Amino acid sequence: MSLRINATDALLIIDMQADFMPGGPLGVPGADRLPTLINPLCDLPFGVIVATQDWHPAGHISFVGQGGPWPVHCVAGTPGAGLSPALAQTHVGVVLRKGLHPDIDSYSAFEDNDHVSRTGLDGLLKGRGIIRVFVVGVALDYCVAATARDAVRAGFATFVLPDACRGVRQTPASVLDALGMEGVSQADAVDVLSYNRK
Ligand code: VGL
Ligand code: ZN
Repeated sequence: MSLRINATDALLIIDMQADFMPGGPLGVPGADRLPTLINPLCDLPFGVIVATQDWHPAGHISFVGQGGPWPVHCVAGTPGAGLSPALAQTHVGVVLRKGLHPDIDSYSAFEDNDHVSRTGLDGLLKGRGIIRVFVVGVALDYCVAATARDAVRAGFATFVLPDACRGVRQTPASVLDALGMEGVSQADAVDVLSYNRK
């Protein structure tokens, strides 16, 4: 399969928000270096570029105070929920917010973790004739992995770009192996970039 990017390809930029950058409450090591790869990817002729935002109400079920696994992060409307200023937004066509329901977490950009409410991303991509999706951002082992899995299930040819992702708990190799078994392909962003410069 050719890595030549065209209008039937979508770039999904997952949760590149201030609270996930190093120094933030849920800082992901190395996440602040990702814009050096993600920004040039945004200059390629993708049919659509979607940036997601984790966007929780105060007192969200995923927060430690509510018995959840995570420190308070990405509270709707706070500066920490904003996209990283280092991310070039010129070519971002759609911003999609997830995790708004107080009692349900949402790792995937396609649906809540209860698999009931869907975000509409599937229909948006299909309505624009998208065939392949390329997933970058954070966290590789949570929101990137869940989004890539759901993209395969929704019928898209799905690529995770490992060098344009950073994770929090699991090793990248274990995450990528598991995703590979579910039909997710890998391509490094540096290779996608160099291929499309030819
Ligand atoms: C995420 C933990 C909690 C993510 C979001 O973006 O991967 N991780 N909320
Ligand atoms: Zn969250």
